[in-house]
Amino acid sequence: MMGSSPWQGSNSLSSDSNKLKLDRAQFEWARSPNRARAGAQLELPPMPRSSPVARRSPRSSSKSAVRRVLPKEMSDLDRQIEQLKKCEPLKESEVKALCLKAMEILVEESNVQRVDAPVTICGDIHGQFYDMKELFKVGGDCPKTNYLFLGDFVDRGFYSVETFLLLLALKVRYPDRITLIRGNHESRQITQVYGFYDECLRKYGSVNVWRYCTDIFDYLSLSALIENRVFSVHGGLSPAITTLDQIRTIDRKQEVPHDGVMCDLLWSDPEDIVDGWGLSPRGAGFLFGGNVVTSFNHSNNIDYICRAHQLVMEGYKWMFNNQIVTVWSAPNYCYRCGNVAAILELDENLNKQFRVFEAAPHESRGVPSKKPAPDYFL
Ligand SMILES: [Mn+2]
Repeated sequence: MMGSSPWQGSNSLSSDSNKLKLDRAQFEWARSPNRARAGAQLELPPMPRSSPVARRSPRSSSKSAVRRVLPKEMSDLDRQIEQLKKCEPLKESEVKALCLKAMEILVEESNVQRVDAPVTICGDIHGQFYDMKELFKVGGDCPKTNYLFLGDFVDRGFYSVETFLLLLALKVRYPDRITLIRGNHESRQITQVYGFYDECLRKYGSVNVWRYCTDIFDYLSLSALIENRVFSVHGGLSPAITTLDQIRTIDRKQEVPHDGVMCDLLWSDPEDIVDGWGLSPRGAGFLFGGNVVTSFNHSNNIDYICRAHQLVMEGYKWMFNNQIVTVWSAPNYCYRCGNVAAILELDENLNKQFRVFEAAPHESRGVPSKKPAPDYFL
């Protein structure tokens, strides 16, 4: 763990402090209550005025034809996506521009983001870039396939930077075709312990890219609701809520708190032996039993909950009489667990099809061979 908090204060970095102040200023605007006005000063496109809560997914609403990406930016983005698909990271200035663009899109999304079927749901990726390429081989490319990723894009694997930036670039390029929600690793504090911070520092020589990315993490939605029938979240439920409307009222634009509803959604786990609520061995979130899930699904008129967050050797696992399913999308997790991975395809009628896949062949997996594994692999 770092001795100090590198995200606090804008003066802890670097050779180029004036440039950095400008960078910080451009990011701070989106945090300010006057961000529409601040955005106008930066000559960003105007914010759509629809309420994030009430807003229907733009894919099904022609009214939402807010122009977000200019043709020139589109071709830049297409080039960046091709580059990222080769696992080549973007320049720092490109990351900054991409993050600013992503912020405009994500700030409009609800804490319970509406998603239309068909959609393919993916669990934890954890920086295993070459295995995510296997995922896209099995599931199809975005935007031909619509995707919902349940968070934990970063940490543990060797390519958190390229993994997250590729997903973010796809989000900016095809905002209605890919939904990214926040996992417990999309956090300043956690990424300093489990690899993403070190990776950014190693690949860019400064922590600017880590700052840009972790600022974007604060904007990621907390959950998704597919056709009003399938509730999707990274971790699970919270004893402090019974309805989806309670999730909609959270001000999510902050670091993941250590407790409370937002923390629980990202940290909790279903547990067979628990009836009701139990303490989580993770030290954050709760364990919740089958009766909790039954009650939540009934109250909110949903068919089942789809979540990630826990390694399952078979790639997916139903619990509590098919009321909740875990989807895990990092095969051979941490390059040593020997598990298979899965994604869940829902067709337009919400029929379910799990696709199970294995890790990329070792020779194409790009595991750096020279360096000893950092101790968070041990
Ligand atoms: Mn997790």
